[in-house]
Amino acid sequence: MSTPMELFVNEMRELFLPDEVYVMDGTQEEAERLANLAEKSTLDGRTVLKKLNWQEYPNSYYHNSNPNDVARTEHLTFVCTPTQEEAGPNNNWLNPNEAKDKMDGFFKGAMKGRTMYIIPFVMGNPKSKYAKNCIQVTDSIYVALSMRVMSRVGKQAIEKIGNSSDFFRGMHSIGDVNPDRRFIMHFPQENLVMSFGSGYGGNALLGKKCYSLRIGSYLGKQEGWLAEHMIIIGVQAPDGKITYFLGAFPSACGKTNLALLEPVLKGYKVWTLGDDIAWINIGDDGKLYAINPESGFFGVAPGTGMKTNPVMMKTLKNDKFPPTLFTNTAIDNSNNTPWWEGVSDKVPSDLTDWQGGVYDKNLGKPAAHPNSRFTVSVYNCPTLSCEYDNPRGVPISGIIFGGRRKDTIPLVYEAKDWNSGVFIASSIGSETTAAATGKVGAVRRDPMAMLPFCGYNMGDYFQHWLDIGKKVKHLPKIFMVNWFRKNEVGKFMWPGFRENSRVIKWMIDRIEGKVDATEVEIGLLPKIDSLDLAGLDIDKEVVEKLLKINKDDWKKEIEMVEDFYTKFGDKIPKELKDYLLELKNKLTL
Ligand code: SAT
Ligand code: MN
Repeated sequence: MSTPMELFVNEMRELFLPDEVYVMDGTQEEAERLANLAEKSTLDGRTVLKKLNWQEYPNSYYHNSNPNDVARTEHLTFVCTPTQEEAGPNNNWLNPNEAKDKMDGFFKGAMKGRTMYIIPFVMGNPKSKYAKNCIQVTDSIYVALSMRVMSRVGKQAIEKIGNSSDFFRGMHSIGDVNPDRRFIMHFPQENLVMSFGSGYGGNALLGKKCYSLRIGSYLGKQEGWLAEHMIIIGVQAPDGKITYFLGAFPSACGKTNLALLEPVLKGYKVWTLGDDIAWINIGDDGKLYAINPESGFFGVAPGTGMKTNPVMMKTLKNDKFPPTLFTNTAIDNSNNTPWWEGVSDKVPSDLTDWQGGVYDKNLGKPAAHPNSRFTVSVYNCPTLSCEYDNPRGVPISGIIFGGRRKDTIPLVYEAKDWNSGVFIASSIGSETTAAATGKVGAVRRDPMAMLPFCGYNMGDYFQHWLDIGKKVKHLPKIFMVNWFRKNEVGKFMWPGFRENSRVIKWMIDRIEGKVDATEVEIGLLPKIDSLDLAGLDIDKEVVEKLLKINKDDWKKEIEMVEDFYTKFGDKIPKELKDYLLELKNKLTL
């Protein structure tokens, strides 16, 4: 009798009709072998991997993609549930049968002349009861190698699955990289994702956003946990005590920099556990515990440099766990290193741009694609927490939400309780930057920074957050931050980056009950004297402004949130509607 796993692999073989089938074992020897093979392979007329300078960046390779395949494609991403209501207005929806028919058409025989890589992997430490077992098939070596960095690939996944049918199934073929034949379809009820036509991270590394967030959030709702788009950090105080935080931010808010922060405050240290995804469970002791299901960083290269994120630069130069991949950056031909805007002040004179052309800086275009990426193992990170592999996860004392706002939102405030924290998170707004398409500076709502990643109706998701709050005995405190407030002449008022550790210190003091706060309509604000501003060149009036609530701004804010809520109709939980009304009344008094 075949096991469900064997049946799945056979089904895949019959559907995709590959010339060869290869089962990955996750060893380093295998990674080297596949990288060598990728150096000799072409896709789309491009060599899949090129070796970079290993003196500068050990074990690193370069990959560039079709210019039409450089980012997630939300308009081609679907949640396929029996009813549209289950997927909610936050997702594109297709009937599961219709979606499967469509994908079958693309998948049939798509791997003829290619090798099918079977990737058995575990999201989370295989020893953790919170870990999940998965199998992805793909015909892209780049995807296979990336998966080795981003997840725990190897035999342990096969052993853990054994005879069980309880594992995630990921079906991926890069096809002919044609945007007209590109879809990412999620089937939460079947623990299944089908993806065709893209090799890009979030579209193709199915353990990442597809499984760990979209399918994960659905599983979390069923099983009583949370799959969140959050960093995990441990902040060590001078007395040695470590306080664990989660943090969720829409894109372009400095999330990765916070995950690898070097605090400016003496005696403080940030230990990194995750830069993108957290799975949060209720522990036996009634606390929330978080694990990072991933084992790598898939980070944006532009803007990463020794000034903005020295820890990441060091991570990229470590070689404990190979390989490190650079995708769609430029190449400095003088020494065969990857180059991107922000890695050095000076633009090298002999650059190949991300599409393989000679770079001419006079054309005013960037040499690296704005969404060019590095893929690197967490084990290369010098600030990796020693608790990273703890199967139990780390106990969470604080959850930080944030957004990029030139006005309205103060530098930091604390939610009065869990439910008001859920309200704050459900109404996060952030201004769009040049990194996203559309109007620059428009405020977009992105609840919990999960809008593109929640695999079911977001109204039900808010309810799930409220329900979790009822079950947890020791609830973490919830904070909202805004590092981006501007003054009358459009200048940032807060220095940001390493100075943000001052705000985190205040949070720790609040968690430990060491400082009082001022209660205002929206929550609890720091008393100016309880912020540690020693050594920072900032006027007291500026700090006062940073912590000011302008009622007129807030009335407008509430209207915008009300408007956003109407999208979800009856699905918005009563607690949140009541809270919104209460806040509105307080602000109009
Ligand atoms: O590949 S990811 O989806 O994680 C990165 C992105 O947001 O595009
Ligand atoms: Mn992300």
